[in-house]
Amino acid sequence: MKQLRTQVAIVGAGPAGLLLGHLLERAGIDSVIVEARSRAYVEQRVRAGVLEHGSAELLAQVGVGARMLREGLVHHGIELRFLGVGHRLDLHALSGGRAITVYGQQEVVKDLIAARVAAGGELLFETSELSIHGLTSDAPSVHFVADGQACALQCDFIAGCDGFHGPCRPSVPPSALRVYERSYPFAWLGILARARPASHELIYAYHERGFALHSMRSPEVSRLYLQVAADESLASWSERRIWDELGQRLSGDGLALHEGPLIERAITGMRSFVVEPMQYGRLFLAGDAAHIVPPTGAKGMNLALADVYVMSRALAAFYATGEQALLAGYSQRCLERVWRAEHFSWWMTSMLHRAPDGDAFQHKLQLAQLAQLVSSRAAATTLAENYVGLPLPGLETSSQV
Ligand code: RFL
Ligand code: PHB
Repeated sequence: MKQLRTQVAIVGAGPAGLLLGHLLERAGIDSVIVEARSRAYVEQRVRAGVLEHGSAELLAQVGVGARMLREGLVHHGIELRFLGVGHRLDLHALSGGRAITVYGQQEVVKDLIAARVAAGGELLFETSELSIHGLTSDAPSVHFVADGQACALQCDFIAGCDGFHGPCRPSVPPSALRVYERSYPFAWLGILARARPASHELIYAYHERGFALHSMRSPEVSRLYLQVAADESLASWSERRIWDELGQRLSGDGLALHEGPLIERAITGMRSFVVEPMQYGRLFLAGDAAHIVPPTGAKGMNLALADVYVMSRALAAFYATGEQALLAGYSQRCLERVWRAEHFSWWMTSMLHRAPDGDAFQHKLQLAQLAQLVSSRAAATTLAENYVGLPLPGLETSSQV
C-alpha cells in the first residue's frame, strides 16, 4: 500500500472541500483533497446559483473571486409573486446595503479547482473505495484507491466534505450523533434553458398549481424550477409541458417567459437534515455531509462555504499556537448559522409550496403571510436579512459587493 502524509485530509471536491483546501493553503497548512468523481463531472454538475453577500465577499477576499466579480450578476432585489401579481422586495435597502450574487455553483467549483491546480496543491480525482480510520486517535488516516493503487493517507485531521451520501458521516458510531430530519411531500423539477431571462431578478411564485422559481445564470441562460410531486418521473415532463406549466405559474402582470432549448433538466427531492455535533474525534464534517436544506432559501452552498471558513480559522489557530478551543467550538459555532438557515429554508418552503394535502384554510394562511411580507417593512426586513445572509465572523465586510 502506498503511504502518503498530509496535515489535513479533505474528502470531497465540492464547494466545501475545495474552499477548505484553498483557505488552508493560504494559511500554510498542507492538505490533500480526495474526490470520487472526475474533474469534468464536478465542474459540470448543475446545482445552486445564489451566493450570499458574505460568501461573495469571502471568495473575493481570498483571491478566487475575479471571474465571479466579472461575470456574476449582483442582484439588489427579488420578486414575490402571488395571485398573479409581482411584488419587488428591495433586499439592498432592507438589509443595510447588502446584496446577492447569482453565479453558478459549478463556476465556483471551476474557479477553486483552477486555484488549486495553479498552487500545485494535491487534488486526486476518480478515487474509489474510500474509508476513514482512527478517528479517536491522534493519527487518523484515509484509505482509498487512486490510479489502480491502494493508498493510505496519514493525517492530523480529516475534513468530511463528501456531501450527503458520502462515507464520512456513516463512519461515526450512530450513538455519537443525533439526527434531526424532515422530508417534504414534493420535489423540484429544474431546467437550464438557452433563453434570455424574462426578468432581471429572481421571481419566487406561489400559485394554486404549485410553486415556481425564475432564476438565471447569464443574460442568455435561464434557470427555472417547478414544484412537482415527490415521486414525479422526468419522463412525464415533455419540453412543451414544462414551458406551459412554467407559463401558467409565472406569467401575467406584464411578465412573459422567453422559451428556448433545454440544456439540462433534473428532479431534486427536498429535505431538511442536521446532524449534531458536526465533529467526532479528529473528523470534522462540513456542508451537505452535516446538513441539508430545501433549496427554496438558496442556502445549501452558502452554508457549505461558511462551515469551512470557520473550520479553516480553527485549524489555523491550532497549527499556529496549539490552541484547541476553536476546534472544540467548531460544531457549536457552525450550528448556530445552520439552524437559522434551516428555519429560514423551512419557512420559505412552507410559505411558497402547495402541500398535496393542503386545504383552502392553509392556502388562505399562505396568502396572508405573503401579503404581510409585501406590505410590512418589518416582515420584509426579516426575509431580506436572512436571504442576503448573516455576516461571516471576522471577515471584513463592505456594504456593496
Ligand atoms: P457536494 O457539492 O455534494 O460535494 C461533495 C463531494 O464529495 C464527493 N464524494 C466523495 N469523494 C471521495 N470519496 C467518496 N466516497 C465520496 N462520496 C462523495 C462527491 O462526488 C462531491 O464532489 O457537497 P458540499 O461541498 O457540501 O456543497 C454543498 C452544495 O453542493 C449543496 O448544498 C447545494 O448544491 C444544494 N443544492 C442546491 N442548493 C441551493 O442553494 N440551490 C439549488 O438550486 C440547489 N440545487 C442542490 C441542488 C443539491 C443537489 N444534490 C445534492 C443532489 C440540486 C441538487 C441535485
Ligand atoms: C438557482 O438559481 O439555481 C436558485 C436560485 C434560488 C434558489 C434556488 C436555486 O432559492
